[in-house]
Amino acid sequence: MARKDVYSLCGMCTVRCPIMVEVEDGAVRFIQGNPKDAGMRGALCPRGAAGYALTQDSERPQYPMIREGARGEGKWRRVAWDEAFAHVAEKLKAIMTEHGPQSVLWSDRGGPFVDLHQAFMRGIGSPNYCNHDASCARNVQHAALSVSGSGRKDFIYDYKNAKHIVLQTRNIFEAINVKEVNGVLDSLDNGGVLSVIDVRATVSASKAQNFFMIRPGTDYAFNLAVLNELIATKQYNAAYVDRHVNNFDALKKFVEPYTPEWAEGETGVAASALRKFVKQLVQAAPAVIWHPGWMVARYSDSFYVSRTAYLINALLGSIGAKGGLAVTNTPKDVGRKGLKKFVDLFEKPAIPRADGAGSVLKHIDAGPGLVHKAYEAMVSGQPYPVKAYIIHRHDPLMAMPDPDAIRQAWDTLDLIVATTFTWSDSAWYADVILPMSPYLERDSIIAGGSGLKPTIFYRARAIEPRYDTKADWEIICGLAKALGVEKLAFDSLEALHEYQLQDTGVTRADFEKSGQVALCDKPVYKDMAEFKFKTPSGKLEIINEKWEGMGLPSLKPYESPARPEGEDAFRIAFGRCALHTQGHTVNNSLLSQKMSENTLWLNTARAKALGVNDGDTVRIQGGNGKKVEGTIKAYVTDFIHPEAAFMIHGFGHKLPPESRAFNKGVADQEFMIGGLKKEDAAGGGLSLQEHFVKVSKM
Ligand SMILES: Nc1nc2c(c(=O)[nH]1)N[C@H]1C(S)=C(S)[C@@H](COP(=O)(O)OP(=O)(O)OC[C@H]3O[C@@H](n4cnc5c(=O)[nH]c(N)nc54)[C@H](O)[C@@H]3O)O[C@H]1N2
Ligand SMILES: Nc1nc2c(c(=O)[nH]1)N[C@H]1C(S)=C(S)[C@@H](COP(=O)(O)OP(=O)(O)OC[C@H]3O[C@@H](n4cnc5c(=O)[nH]c(N)nc54)[C@H](O)[C@@H]3O)O[C@H]1N2
Ligand code: SF4
Ligand SMILES: [Mo]
Repeated sequence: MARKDVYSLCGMCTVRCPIMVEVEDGAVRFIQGNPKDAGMRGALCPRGAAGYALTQDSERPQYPMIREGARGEGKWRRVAWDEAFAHVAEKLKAIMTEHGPQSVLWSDRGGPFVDLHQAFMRGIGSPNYCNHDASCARNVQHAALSVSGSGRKDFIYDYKNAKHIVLQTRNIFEAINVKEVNGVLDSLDNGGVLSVIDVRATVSASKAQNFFMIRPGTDYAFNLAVLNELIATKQYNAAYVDRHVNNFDALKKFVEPYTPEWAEGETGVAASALRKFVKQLVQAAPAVIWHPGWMVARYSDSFYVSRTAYLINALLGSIGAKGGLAVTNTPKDVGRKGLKKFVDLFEKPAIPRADGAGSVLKHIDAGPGLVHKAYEAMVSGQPYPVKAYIIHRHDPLMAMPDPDAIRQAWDTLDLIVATTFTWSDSAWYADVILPMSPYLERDSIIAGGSGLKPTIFYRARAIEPRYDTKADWEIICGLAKALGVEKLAFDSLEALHEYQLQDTGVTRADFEKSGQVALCDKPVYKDMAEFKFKTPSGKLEIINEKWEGMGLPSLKPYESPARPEGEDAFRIAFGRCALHTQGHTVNNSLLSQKMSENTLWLNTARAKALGVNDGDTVRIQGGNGKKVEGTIKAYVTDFIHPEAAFMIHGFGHKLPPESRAFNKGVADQEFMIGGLKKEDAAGGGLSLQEHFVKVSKM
C-alpha cells in the first residue's frame, strides 16, 4: 500500500493553518496540524478536521458550467475547460473593447495567494482588484494605517509572551486561528490575564478573568474612558509616549471629559471595575495586547474603536514590545531576499479605481479598495462603466448586506464569472462557473515572507481531484492564456515556483522536510529605541493629516448609539462559532451533523416580556421598512446584553443542490436592507450592526 505524509495548508477557512495529511492509496486517512510547525503542535480546529468531507461531497460544482436560463434560475450547460476559458475570454475581450479594460472588476477573499490575482488584473490592464474586506477588517486596517503608517498585519500579536490579553469584539476561542489559540493558551498557562469585552458571554469569556458585557455599540466610550484613566492618573508609559507618540497633548485634552463615570452610563460597565482593570493592564505593560479587532465591520464608529485600541497599546508601551504588538519583519529585515512577485511582470494601470480608493478617497488603501463602492459604479456608470465581474472565492450575496440591492447592481453587468469550490448564492447567480478543486486536491503558488520569523510556504496537493475541477493557478493561467496575456500563461507549478524563488536562495526541494522554509533561525524583535514608524513624524500619530484633510477627525467626539425602540426591538449582532466557516461549511456532511442551524440569542428578561422560552420558535422581522421575515429557534440566556439579538452568520441557505443546508436557520445579511450605504466613512468598513429587528413568539 502506498502511504505518504503531505505537508500542506488547511483551506477550510481563511487562516490557512499548516497541516500534515496522511494519504494512503490516494485517499485521505487523517489530517492534523503540521507537527513540525511550532505554533501548530499537531492541533486542528473542528472545521480543519472535517476537510475530507468537503472533497467527498457530491453537492458541489463538479465541472465548468455556462448559464442557460435566467440569472439565478439554476439551469446550466456542462462544458469542457477549454470551452469555458474560450467563452470567458471572448466575452471579456468584447467588453474590454467596448468599455476599456477598467470595466472589469475582480473580488476575492484576500490572503496569501492574491499576488497571482492582482497580476492577472494588471495583465489585462484593469485597476479594479478588490477583496472582501469592506465587510471584515477594513476599519482595523485603516485604524492601523492612521496611527502607525503601517497596515494591521505589520504588527504580530505576540500572545505566547503576553501577560495581559484584551479581546474586544474578538472571540478567539470560537473565531479560530489555531496558532493564535495555542499562543493565548500558553500565556494563560504562564499566569497571563485574559479580559473579554463582548455583548455576550462567549467561550473566550468563559476562560477570562475579566468579562465586561458591554452595551452594543459603546466600545468607543469604553476605550475613551480607559485613555482618560491612563492619562488622568499618569499611569501611562511616559518614556514611550515621549519617544514614540506625536501630538500627545491633543489626546490628553480630547479625552478629559470621557471619565470612567461618564462611560458607565454608556457602556453599563462600572467605573470602579474599569479603574481596577486599567491598573491590571499597567502592571502587565508592556507585555499587553489590546486586540484592535478583526471582524469590525459593525458600527459607524468602528474605525475609532480600533484606533483607540491602538492608542491604548501605545500608552502602555506595547506597540513593538515582546508580548505586545511586535513589529513584523520582512525578508529584508532578516538579511534575505523575498519572493519575486507576479504583479511586477506588469505596469500598474494608470487609470483610477472605480471605487475611488486612493483617488477621490485619498485615505482609503488602494490595494484592495472597497468592493461595495465598485457596485455603486455599476449602477451609476461613474467614474466609468463596470461591465464584467470575476468573483473569486467570495460570496458577496452572503457576505455583504442587502442581497437584493447587490443583485440589482449586478443586473447591469454583461458577464459574471464565479470561481468556487462549493455552491454559493453568488455562484448560483453567475453566468459562468469555474469550479475549483477543494484544498486537499489542489496546489498553490508560494506565499508568506513576513513575520517575527519570516517563513515561506505553499499548499501541496495531497490527492488527485475527484471531479473535473482545477487549482487557482491553473484557472488564472488558463484564462491568461485564452486572453493572450502571455507573461502570465505559466503552464506548470514548477515554472511558477521557480519564478517566485529566483532571488531567495531557496529551492523547491527545501520544502520537502516540513512544507515550509523559515528565512531566519528564531523570532526577531525590533529594537524600538532605534525604530521609526512609517508616518511623516516617524512617530505614532494622534492626529493624522491625511484623514483630517478629508474632513475626517482623528479624534472624533463620541456619539451615543441608538437604543432599540419598543419591547420587541433588538439590535442585530452576529459572529462566528467554532463549527462553521462563514457561509461555506453549512452543507458539509460532518459539520452540519454537529450544527445544522443557527439560533437567536435573547436576554432572559427581554424574552420573558415577549413570552418566549428557551427553544421556542420565534419570528424575526426587519428590513428598515422593507418586509423581511424569518423563523428561528430562540436561545434564551442571561449572558447576552438586553439590547442585542445575536445569531451565527452563514445560515439560511436556499440553494436546491445543498440538501443538508437547505432552509436551515436564518441569514443575518437579509435583514440589513440599505446596508450597502451604511459605513464608517473613516475606515471604509460597512456598518453591519447598525440595523434593528423585531422578535415575536410564533
Ligand atoms: N470558527 C471560525 N473561525 C473563524 C472564522 C469562521 O468563520 N469560523 N472566520 C475567520 C474570519 S474571516 C474572521 S474575520 C475572524 C473573526 O474573528 P472575530 O472578530 O473574533 O469573530 P466574531 O465572532 O465575528 O466576533 C467577535 C465577537 O464580537 C462580539 N460583538 C458583537 N457586537 C459587539 C459590540 O458591540 N461590542 C463588543 N465588544 N463585541 C461585540 C460578538 O458577540 C462576537 O463574540 O474569525 C476567523 N476565524
Ligand atoms: N451579515 C454578515 N456579513 C458578514 C459576516 C457576518 O458575520 N455577518 N462576516 C464577514 C466576514 S468576517 C468575512 S471574512 C466575509 C466572508 O465572506 P466570503 O469570503 O464571501 O465567505 P466564505 O463563505 O468564506 O467564502 C465565499 C465563497 O468562497 C468559496 N471558497 C472558500 N474557500 C475557497 C477556496 O479556497 N477557493 C475558492 N475558489 N473558493 C473558495 C466558498 O465556497 C464560498 O462560496 O463575510 C463578512 N460578511
Ligand atoms: S483555523 Fe481551522 S479551518 Fe481555519 S485554517 Fe486553521 S484548521 Fe483550518
Ligand atoms: Mo473575516
